[in-house]
Amino acid sequence: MDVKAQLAEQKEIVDRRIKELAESWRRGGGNDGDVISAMEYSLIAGGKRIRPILAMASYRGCGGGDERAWRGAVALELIHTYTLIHDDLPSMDDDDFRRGMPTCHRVYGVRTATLAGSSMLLAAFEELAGCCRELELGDKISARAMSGVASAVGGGGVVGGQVVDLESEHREIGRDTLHYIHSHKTAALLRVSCTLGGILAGAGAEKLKALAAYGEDIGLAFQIVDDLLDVEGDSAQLGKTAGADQARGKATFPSLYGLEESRKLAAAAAERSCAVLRRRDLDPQGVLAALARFILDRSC
Ligand code: GRG
Repeated sequence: MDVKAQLAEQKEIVDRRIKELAESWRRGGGNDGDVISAMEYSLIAGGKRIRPILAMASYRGCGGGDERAWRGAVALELIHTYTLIHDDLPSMDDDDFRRGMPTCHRVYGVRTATLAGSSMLLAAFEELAGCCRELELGDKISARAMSGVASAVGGGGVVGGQVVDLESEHREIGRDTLHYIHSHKTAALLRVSCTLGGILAGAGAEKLKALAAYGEDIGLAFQIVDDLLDVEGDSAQLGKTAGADQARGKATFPSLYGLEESRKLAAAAAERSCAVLRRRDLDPQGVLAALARFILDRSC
């Protein structure tokens, strides 16, 4: 099977597992109002499922072979979707469309969307803990997996990037601040997706370092392409409003580097990411390299 078909097959696995998870939440009962429906709405609205696929490719690259690791990988999609729901709220970016559909709060209201996001974050850690238990990883590795993910999404990671991003709206910022925002807001979750795969497979420090470097560089490429698509892309294909960065007065790679230089920076980051994998022989099937290419060439 070629790599593209493998990626499509893996996206289907994530979609299927998410549906099963939503069914299990429903079976849990309780008076949740519309919270589970809102969680399910945002989770099955679509999405490329890059983070769990990255985690599994990294897991396999480090010698992991147990399909139950998908449970931990899917936890990353829950965290990612949680950040999207909260990012779209009126108090943050106030967006109307996400993944080609009205945003969660437009359908379910701000209160339910806020609770759906919070509930999804907790569900993610429940899934990750369940995965560590099923894989019988032991306390030390399980704690490393859980705290690695928690610190990547907390104040020293995604939340920190979001804070600086919001503070920087309609202000002139330099390239250092732009890199800080994206290394934390976007790259941190992509980076920990890769290292989590390594941790679940029991990888040592050198391999984890290489996976982190790969994740950082594809995170940079990912964000530059995101900024380019905001300028050059089409709302229908993107599934969200194009041109939103400029409307919101956000500094972006095209606004600080220009279009041509931004494209070169993205290509160089993707190339660097693959070089680090080759040096450590972490991608025998070429899946991580294909993901770097996919991130660079994507149109949505
Ligand atoms: C506590 C973790 C946490 C978050 C709260 C709201 C917030 C703070 C942070 C926002 C983080 C954010 C939305 C970053 C943007 C990352 C990004 C480029 C998302 C788009 O990812 P894709 O293209 O989306 O992978 P799909 O829809 O394909 O999954």
